[in-house]
Amino acid sequence: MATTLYCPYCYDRFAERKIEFRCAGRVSVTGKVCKPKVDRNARDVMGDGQLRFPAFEADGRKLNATCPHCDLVTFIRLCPNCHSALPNYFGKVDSRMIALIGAKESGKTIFITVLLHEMMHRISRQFGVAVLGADDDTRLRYEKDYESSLYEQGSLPDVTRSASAGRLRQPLVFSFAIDRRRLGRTRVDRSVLSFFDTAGEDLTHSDSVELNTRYLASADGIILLLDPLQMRGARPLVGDDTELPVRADAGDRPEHVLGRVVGLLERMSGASRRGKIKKPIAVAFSKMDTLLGTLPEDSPILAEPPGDACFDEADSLAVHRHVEQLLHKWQGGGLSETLGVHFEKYRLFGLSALGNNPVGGAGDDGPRRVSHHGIQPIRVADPFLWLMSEFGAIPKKRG
Ligand SMILES: Nc1nc2c(ncn2[C@@H]2O[C@H](COP(=O)(O)OP(=O)(O)OP(=O)(O)O)[C@@H](O)[C@H]2O)c(=O)[nH]1
Ligand SMILES: [Mg+2]
Ligand SMILES: [Zn+2]
Ligand SMILES: [Zn+2]
Repeated sequence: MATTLYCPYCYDRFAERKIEFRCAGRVSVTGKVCKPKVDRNARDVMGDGQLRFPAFEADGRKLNATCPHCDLVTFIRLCPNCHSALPNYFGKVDSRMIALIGAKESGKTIFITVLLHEMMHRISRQFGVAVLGADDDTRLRYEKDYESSLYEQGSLPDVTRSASAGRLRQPLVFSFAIDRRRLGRTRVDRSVLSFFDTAGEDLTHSDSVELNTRYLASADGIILLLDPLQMRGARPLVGDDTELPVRADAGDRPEHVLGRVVGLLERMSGASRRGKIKKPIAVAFSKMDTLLGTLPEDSPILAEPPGDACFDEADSLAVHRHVEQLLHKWQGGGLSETLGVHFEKYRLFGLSALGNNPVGGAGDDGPRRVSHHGIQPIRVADPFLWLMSEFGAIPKKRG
């Protein structure tokens, strides 16, 4: 059976046998040696002009191939479109793409930074999984551009630049390995996870729609981040210490953002129009720390999430129903109906990546920063864990 794969770097679709190889560039016994040069695919698709050893075609179903120029065996496998080196065992292991989307300033960059930090530390201990950047570039970029600026310098990210404004931004690609014995199976199960930090404006600008469509088409699951502070009924509820974001243009308000995502997904799946959308969607309300004071004492959002090595369905459903009620209060009742009509599987979440309001800004010196209480996330991993449990990648405890 021919397997169709999606590149975790450029989201292009290809058959496994089309995977290409890159010469490892050593000197062979025959004395032949390949020279590095600019790789046209890497340059044109990813804007990567570095010198690389030559790429060549061979049977992509194999894990290695012999370079036709220097006769040396190489294990470096490439996406046929962008020529990014594919993670180990790509095509042989499950690869799960999770698309993260949301309007401008809904908190996507902070969410992804804190989620990955939690995954590499707390979640990996809780679930007995190993989470690692799949390539050097991801590891360096995550540490430098995301983790250390938020966690060490306490600075909030700048607006994420639109993908159409320059070269295609590289997604963050991670490998997630779980000891399958925990799932009653015998081997280690690896997944490749690809997160793409979209710019909010990519959802509204038509230039970026093509990229977004490819991104959504390749996704096995979607996390849609919505900002409760853009909901009419929620804005008057926040305390004085919260600097309300400017009310978004109509097109960037949660109900419209969901509508646009539904539109993209329906157009993509063209043929199966009459059915509901099959991709699971986690709809998460960010910045919940700003609304904690308005929640009842027994709110499941405030409860410590269970610490077992499995996804707790009862706990998650309690949060889901609670958010559904909150939506009525926030005057966003229609959201949950829209989800029910269009999606086979959806779940609501309430979370906070920072856990505390940022401080400073307006009047104070310098830009707004992470609060001196530090980063204390609330249920930030729930949507990701739900999707992973839906994929069968982590065990689920039924309620
Ligand atoms: N109180 C609170 N504010 C948050 C939280 N997460 C994000 N914010 C606020 O929202 C702003 C935007 O967050 P980003 O993560 O940059 O949002 P984004 O969705 O990546 O924005 P674009 O890149 O412009 O699309 C931050 O500067 C914070 O002021 C949170 O967990 N709690
Ligand atoms: Mg951003
Ligand atoms: Zn690619
Ligand atoms: Zn060679």
